[in-house]
Amino acid sequence: MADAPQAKYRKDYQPPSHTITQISLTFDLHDTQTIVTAVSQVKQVGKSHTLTLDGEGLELVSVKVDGTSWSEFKQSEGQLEISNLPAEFELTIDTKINPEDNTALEGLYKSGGAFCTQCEAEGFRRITYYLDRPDVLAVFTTKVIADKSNFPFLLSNGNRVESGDLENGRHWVEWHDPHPKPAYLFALVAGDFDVLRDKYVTRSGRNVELEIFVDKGNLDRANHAMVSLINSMKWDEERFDLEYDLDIYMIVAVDFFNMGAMENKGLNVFNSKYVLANTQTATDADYLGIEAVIGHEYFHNWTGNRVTCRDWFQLSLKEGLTVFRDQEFSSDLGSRSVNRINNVRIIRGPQFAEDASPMSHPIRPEKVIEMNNFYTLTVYEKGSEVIRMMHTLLGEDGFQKGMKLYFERHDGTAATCEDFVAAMEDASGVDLKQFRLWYSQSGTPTVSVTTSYDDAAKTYTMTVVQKTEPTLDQEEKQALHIPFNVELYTQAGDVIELQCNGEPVSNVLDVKQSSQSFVFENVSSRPIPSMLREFSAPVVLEYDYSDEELIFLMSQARNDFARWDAGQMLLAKYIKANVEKVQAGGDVSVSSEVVDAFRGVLLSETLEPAFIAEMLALPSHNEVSGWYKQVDVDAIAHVLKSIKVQLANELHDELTAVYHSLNQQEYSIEHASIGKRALRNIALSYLAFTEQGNGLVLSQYDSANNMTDTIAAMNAANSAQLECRERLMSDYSDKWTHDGLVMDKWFALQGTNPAKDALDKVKSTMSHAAFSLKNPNRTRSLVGAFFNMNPVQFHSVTGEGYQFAGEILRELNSSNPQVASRLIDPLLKFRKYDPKRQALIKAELEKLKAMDNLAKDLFEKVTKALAS
Ligand code: B3K
Ligand code: ZN
Repeated sequence: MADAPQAKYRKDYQPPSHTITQISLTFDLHDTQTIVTAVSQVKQVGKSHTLTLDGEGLELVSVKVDGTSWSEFKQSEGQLEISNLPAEFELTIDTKINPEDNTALEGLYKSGGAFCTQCEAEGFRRITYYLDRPDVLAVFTTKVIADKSNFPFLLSNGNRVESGDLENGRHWVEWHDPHPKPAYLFALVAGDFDVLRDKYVTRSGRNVELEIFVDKGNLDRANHAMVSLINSMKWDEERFDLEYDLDIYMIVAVDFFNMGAMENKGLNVFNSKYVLANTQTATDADYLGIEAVIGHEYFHNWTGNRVTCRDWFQLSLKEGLTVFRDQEFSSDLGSRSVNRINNVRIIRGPQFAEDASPMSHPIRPEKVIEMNNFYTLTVYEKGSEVIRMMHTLLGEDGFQKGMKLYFERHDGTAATCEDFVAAMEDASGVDLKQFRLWYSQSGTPTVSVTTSYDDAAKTYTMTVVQKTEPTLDQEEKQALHIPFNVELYTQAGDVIELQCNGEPVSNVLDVKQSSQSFVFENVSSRPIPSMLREFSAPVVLEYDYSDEELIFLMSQARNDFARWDAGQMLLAKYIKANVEKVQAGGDVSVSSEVVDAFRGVLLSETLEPAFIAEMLALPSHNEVSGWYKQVDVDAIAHVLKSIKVQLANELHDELTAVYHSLNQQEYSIEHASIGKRALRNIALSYLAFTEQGNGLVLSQYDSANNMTDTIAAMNAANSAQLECRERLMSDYSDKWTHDGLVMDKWFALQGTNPAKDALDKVKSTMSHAAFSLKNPNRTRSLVGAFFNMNPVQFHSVTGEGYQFAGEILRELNSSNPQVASRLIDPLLKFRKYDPKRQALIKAELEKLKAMDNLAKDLFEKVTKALAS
């Protein structure tokens, strides 16, 4: 490659030399030649009379200062340096861009027939030369001009102020956003859509027009998004006392989008996956995903837009906090325990894996080459856990006081993570000095607990030792402030009140040292401890539980999460023991007590079906792989499948009874119905591995009246490799070939196909009429699923999976580096495999590294991995 891309460091932050208070943009939209005119009011704030603007892939047409042509500028790689400037001036820049050729989907591009933009993190510089940094906040006015018949809707941020017709069938609309914002929140959309309209009246009486724009013909799929939006607006008023602040809120669904959605002020642009749903096209999981993402983007209006980030190293300031808010929203509207379980699965699976990978970074990274690489599970999900820990330490009241103070201090400005913690601390009086380390320290801490009971003194001592292993980015680790939520039970299942030094103490212990003992008094007999309740910190818990204790907690713990977690720990014990057995040539088996414990869960009349379904779900191959330094892909797959088969056979009668008892005639998206379907379908996923599997799956597929049940049948046929699989797959593809979004579920099944010839099938599927490597959703569904969720076939020792990955990555490196950079993740952890696989993966990474046009995105990851 030419020049190695340079890293930026958090410690090097400098305030901008100039600020831009207002910008007026005009877009003359044409597919290959769009002219952008940017008129900015610029003020010098530092000493320099030179203004250095960011710009990528732009054709500069002209530069004017205060209306006269200016020649004192220099263009270089990614920059425009304008010199000898007055202290205050109007800067006019004309640039030409080519939206049609923009396959990277960053800046202004075409999605299907529509123009749309994606500017976060640094996409605005692909539209015009600008101070493309989040601490420059300007008031935007945007005029959009385009052909009227092809683009009847011309949208941008804020409120619509004027419109008119032009010659040649063109028209224009002007928008004004009164809230100063950084360029990354700018958006423009032009196209022809169907619009779902509604209204919302805020608590203080402001009328807000709600508009959801979807491709023509998709109006019947926009309803759930609208309901979710209204629920979000209401929830933010009730729980966080936050109201919407413009007269209009628009959401546009597009098919070509690199991520889930984008919170542009007043004009969210969404991946159609997170908008479109009806009972025939979307699963329950899709419905819940839409609710969460609509909520997430809406909540950004305050946490992200009103208070934004000073620099991109602070990304978790808005993302961790907004994920926390969307998780709370989903939990308040649905099942709190099920939501918590699913969030914890993400942390324990892919987030812990990221923490242990060459990409390991703190939630507030110190060093970045390509910012798009840091929209990670660590910044988002672990970031949310860090917010959640503060919530645990401060309580809801203290936390809300902290939020109030945060907005009082920082509304309308660009802030830092430190500003947020300081507001929390100042508002509550809780000392968060040591807690701040969570922002700067990467890696996953392990908390190892030992206990002892003193019968004579009636004391129970819990010794907690914390340790964080070095990570590639950071050798030295310090002790963190870990809120450690515990509860003690008597053998009879009663809760023991916690007392230390003669005083009652809170369930949340402040673990702050590398080793710390807690002595609980007045404990009349050896108790059973429930620890890390609610997953009170993103750590690995180590404690030598007996089977009996875990089985006790599965049925007796007072809270659902603790019960689920005990079940997971029990499964983990058996999975680990069986992996060892298999490696030594033995067979897989699970004790009858364990089977009985799961039988008890299955037959419980008090637990919610949705929760029982979670209890019965085995940890994923990826999560189990994370437990090992060296991963034995085949042994893990064999053990997981064998445990499934054993449970299926031994619980056959109960599973069958549950399966039939939960049949629902009518489909509804109520939480109770979702729960019943979840339990029924997990029962089916087990029964698929028994003799009656093929018949049951087939009849469910044939009688399903909703997508959840259809996909559950197909999933079961796929993972148990049932005879009916081919029939189902071809029936579905015949029915849905015209609809890429619905076909994504089918592509994912091809990707996760456990059959030996899966790779050949994946390759031939790439010529399916509905597939295109240009579309990120299609690519992630087929190729991404194969790389990430088909461990046995992807990691085949032939190396063919890796070679295929290499080919795909080389192609995407040129067309869409952001998508390539997501897909490469499973290859980065190559050190976790045996020497043969390591060598094969490494060869692919080396080939990528040798490319002369390697994008920054892949460069950053490949070089880190090879250095590991
Ligand atoms: N803020 C956007 C993500 C932008 C990703 C840029 N590569 C969506 C969100 O987190 O809400
Ligand atoms: Zn976000």
